[in-house]
Amino acid sequence: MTITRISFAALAASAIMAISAQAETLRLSHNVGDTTTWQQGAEKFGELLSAKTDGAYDVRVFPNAQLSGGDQMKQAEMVGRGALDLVVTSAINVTPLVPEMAVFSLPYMYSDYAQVDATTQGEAVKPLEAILDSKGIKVLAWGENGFRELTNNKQPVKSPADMKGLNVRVAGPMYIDVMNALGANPQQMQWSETLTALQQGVVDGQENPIGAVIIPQQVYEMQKYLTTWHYSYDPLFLGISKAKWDGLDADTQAKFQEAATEAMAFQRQISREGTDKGVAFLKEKGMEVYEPTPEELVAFREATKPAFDTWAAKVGPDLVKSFQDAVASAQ
Ligand code: X2X
Repeated sequence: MTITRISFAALAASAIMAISAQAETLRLSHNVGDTTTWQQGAEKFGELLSAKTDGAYDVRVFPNAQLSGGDQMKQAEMVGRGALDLVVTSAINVTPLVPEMAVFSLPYMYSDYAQVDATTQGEAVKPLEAILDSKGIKVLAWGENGFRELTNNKQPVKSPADMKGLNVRVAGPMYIDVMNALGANPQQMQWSETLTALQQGVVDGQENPIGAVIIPQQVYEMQKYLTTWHYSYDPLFLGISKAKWDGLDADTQAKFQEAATEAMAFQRQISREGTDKGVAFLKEKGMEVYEPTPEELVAFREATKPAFDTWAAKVGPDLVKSFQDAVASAQ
């Protein structure tokens, strides 16, 4: 009788342990390959969250927009309606849902990281976070895709004139207008289809950040020329569905928040490190790199001004002004 009672108690204890050891697995979607800093940032979030919650939560990372049928622009909307728990994506991918998100990547909004951080790590992003919240997405932290640089297979690009007739793959609607302003032929395409399109010569070029995407996705294997024109900056954010967030108690929310803040700080750091070392690496790999002079950058800035104006109107003058003020304060 005693023995039975003891073994029942042991059984009950182990059952309780089994229940508490069973983690809730959250699904995180992102839209680039699993060799990128996006993936590393997402994995870091999962590790930190699991550690901070004593294993109550873990994160399964799905790259290449697999969970949205390869559609990188659809992820935000899916998180918004609770079909995905978490997303790491860049601002430009959210512009179909929230046009105001184009403010970051307006051509030549920023010229350095201090200016970037003055917005993404400060108050300027709060109105955007409020809009995303109203669409069902709680932004936990901002990361970095980075300054988007041009690669192509036709010729060195040193001036707007060199862009004439170049077939360039772009990610989103604003970049169509920017490329048109430069006289190029833009083609909007999913990132998941772009590497094949470059390989097969369907397009001549593309533009993406060096540390976060160009190097880890080995774009240098299929592109000869790189121009570091820094024409547009693209941040990442780590977002959680509001439905999920609102179901967490305050203590757990704080743990999610800490894990996200730390993971995106790490992701920004490794993206910047990869970019700093990147030009030398790309030259070693055989790319011909052109680094425009300040005067040449002014020429690109002037040529892209019509697209800036069109998209500044879509974003709204108050938001653009608040970003410009934050940028000015960083100087
Ligand atoms: O598609 C792109 O170019 C990428 C990976 O940078 C974005 O998600 C915007």
